[in-house]
Amino acid sequence: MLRPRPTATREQLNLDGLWRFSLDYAGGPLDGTLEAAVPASYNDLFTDPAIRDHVGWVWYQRTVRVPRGWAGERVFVRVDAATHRGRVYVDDIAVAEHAGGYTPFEADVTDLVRAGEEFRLTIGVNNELTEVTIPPGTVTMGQDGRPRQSYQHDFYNYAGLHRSVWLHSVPEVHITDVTVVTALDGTVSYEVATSADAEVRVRVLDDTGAQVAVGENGVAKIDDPIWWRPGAGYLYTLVAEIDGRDVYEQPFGVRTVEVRGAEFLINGEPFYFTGFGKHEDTPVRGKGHDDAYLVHDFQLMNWIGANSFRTSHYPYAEEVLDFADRHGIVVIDETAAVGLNLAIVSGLTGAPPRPTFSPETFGDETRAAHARAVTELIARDKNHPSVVMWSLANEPASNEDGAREYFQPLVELARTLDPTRPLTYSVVMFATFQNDKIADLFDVLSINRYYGWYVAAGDLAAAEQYLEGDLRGWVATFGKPVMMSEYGADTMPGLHAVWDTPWTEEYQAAYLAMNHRVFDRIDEFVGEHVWNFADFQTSHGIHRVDGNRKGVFTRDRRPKAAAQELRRRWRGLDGGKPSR
Ligand code: GCB
Repeated sequence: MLRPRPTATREQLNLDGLWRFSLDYAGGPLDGTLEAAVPASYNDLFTDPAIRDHVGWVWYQRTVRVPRGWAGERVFVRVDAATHRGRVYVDDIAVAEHAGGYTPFEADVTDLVRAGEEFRLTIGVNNELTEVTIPPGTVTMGQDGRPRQSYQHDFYNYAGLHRSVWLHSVPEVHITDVTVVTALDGTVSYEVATSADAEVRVRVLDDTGAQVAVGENGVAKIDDPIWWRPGAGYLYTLVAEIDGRDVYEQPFGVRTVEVRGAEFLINGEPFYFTGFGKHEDTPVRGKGHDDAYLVHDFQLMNWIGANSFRTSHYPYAEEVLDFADRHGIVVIDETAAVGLNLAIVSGLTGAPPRPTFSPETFGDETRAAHARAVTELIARDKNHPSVVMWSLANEPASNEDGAREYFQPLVELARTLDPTRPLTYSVVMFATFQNDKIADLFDVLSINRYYGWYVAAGDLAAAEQYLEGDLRGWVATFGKPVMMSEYGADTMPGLHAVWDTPWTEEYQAAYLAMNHRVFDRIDEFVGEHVWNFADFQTSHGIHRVDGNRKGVFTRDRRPKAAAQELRRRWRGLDGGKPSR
């Protein structure tokens, strides 16, 4: 889905700010005096627990005046993210409904609004996670008659309008989609879709705006192209034009991605990932996008020497990917399929886990939702040069029966939608190189392991042995590139010890150093993503103290001691830069 961009033929009105807010909507103006910020999660804005713990629909409303000059244009409302389900009303007419909390949707409202006049825009947002949503969860009715939400991931189920809302205009006949694929010699293959039969002209501009190529029959050729590289995000612009009627400008980079043997190649050169799994998570805003945190997080990643990150565990705001494109940061782009694993929840209850993949648990309907999530992710992010790999799921029960039947069609779908990017998934602890049923379907094996934390806590010598045996098993069994997509230890800033004591700053640093010793002994290793960039909020529970504390930075982005250690390694300050 095209990101709205202002061009000579397209305009947009940003609708962010304060909206009226209510738990109820019966048509017409919302009752009450509450106002909510957009973009933001609503959960932490208010003091009332009935709002924070609410399960179901909430409602946002504001009036919008359509710009005077838009007469004759088609007018769309675009919602960048309504987590997890959104419903849009113009006055009291329903115009769009969308499932999936981290991908955009829009409604053509041309026939319902008039240039220069106001209308009432109401957006319902539903936070329920069920067996057929991505991510999945369970809603049960409490004895007090209130619904309760549970789910298989630790991060808090923030909800609301997490990203911008727009009103935008396009001409009657317009460009509806652009796909760009590049080769290192400067060959740019493109496809442009239009709303009606129309001739499309294509030119390519460099970053000064000078024209460097003209398209013909789906191909444009840039002479001596400047490649998009990790650390140097050079961008060209593909300008697609319907003879004077519509213009769309699509940024892109000239770069290739390839898996060859046990190597991950960007522009034909081996690439070693350093960086983090992240979250969209900040105090008060929850999962609301924030440009200040965006800039600061990228500054910190640069400071520490991270060349990449994974959008764990859902697609991030498009602003984030645009920024990564411009600054040469490499991204592993993940769907919101986190928690397809019922073994994870049996925990303290003693109940034997139910099978994850079955008609009663995660079956055809879940997979259909997952397929939509894959489709929407690739449609949204296919033109970002920063995105080098799709991650189809985090920690699915890939060791259980039914996993292969569940994942094979999704892998085929992703390969059809995008034959150019490798595929991965993050492998849960219980899935071993001996019992995993899907690893051979994927290109890169991303391993999540917590030896020294959930296993062998406080015993880094044992942890080192377990880890090395485990990773070598994956390397030897599959002959594919292997990277560590999660390793980390919860750490309370300010807690210190001279021994290997979990939760101390010293322990986090020693834990990471232990992992790095192992990685450096394995030639086939292609990268390390620490869990997590920053501390983040989690759901209520006894396993977390005000959130997950595996951050190398605190939730307000102050470095823990391990940050300095990582910086020395990743910036090569000890001479030990992990690139091969
Ligand atoms: C994992 C999950 C991640 C959790 C992490 C943890 O394996 O993928 O979402 O936050 O472990 O800290 O337990």
